[in-house]
Amino acid sequence: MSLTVLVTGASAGFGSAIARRFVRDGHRVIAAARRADRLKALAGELGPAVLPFPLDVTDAAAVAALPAALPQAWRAVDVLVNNAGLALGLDPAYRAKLSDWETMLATNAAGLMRVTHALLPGMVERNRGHIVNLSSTAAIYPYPGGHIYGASKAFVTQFSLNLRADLVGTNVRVTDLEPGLVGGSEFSAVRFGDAARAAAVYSGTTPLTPEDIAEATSWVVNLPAHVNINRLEMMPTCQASGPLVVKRKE
Ligand code: 8X3
Repeated sequence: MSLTVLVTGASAGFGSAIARRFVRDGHRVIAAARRADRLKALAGELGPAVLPFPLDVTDAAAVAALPAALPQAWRAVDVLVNNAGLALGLDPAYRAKLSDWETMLATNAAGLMRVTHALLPGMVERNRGHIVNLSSTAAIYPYPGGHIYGASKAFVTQFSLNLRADLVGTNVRVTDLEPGLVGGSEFSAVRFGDAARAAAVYSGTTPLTPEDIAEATSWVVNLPAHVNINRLEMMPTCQASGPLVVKRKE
């Protein structure tokens, strides 16, 4: 059955890989992001199965206007992939910029919250839907410099689990995807604003790819309707959690 899928942050990285994957699987994708030119290029590449939809998830009024702002034939969104998000900086909390913290919270937490608030009632009314939230291993495992990025992803994970509590017994599913090290996206370039520093993050590793994230998204969505994957933590084989740190005196 062909699904209508809305992907936020669809102009690059995980979002465009997820859009490509769903179109390849025979579904229709509302590709939402700020960069209209990139969405147009994606639609040019993938054809009429993609509806480019310029949207800034931090724009409360624009998000509240969803789904009425969508063309009638695209309004019954079956799958929402809350992918838009970013990390800014890796300095310790006591040197971080407050404006970076505010931007991360506005996008990763409040933006995701608003898009969910706009689309969830329709899913419940139709008794059909799936919300896939892009969280992170940073939601669970703290690391130096993670501060508000990790906290915003912890919000995503706990919000996802709490949504399940409200949706139990309905046919609306919620999945929290928690990837670790993923290359091939703008994530580190945005975090550091420095291409060389961004490249160094992946040096000597074989990280996950945006296509791996798209594969996991497609898998959770295409499972039988009675199966809900609550949380899915993913790391490349070159990454693991731990050990806990013990700081010893010199
Ligand atoms: C991205 C993974 O480890 O950079 O969410 O926080 S990490």
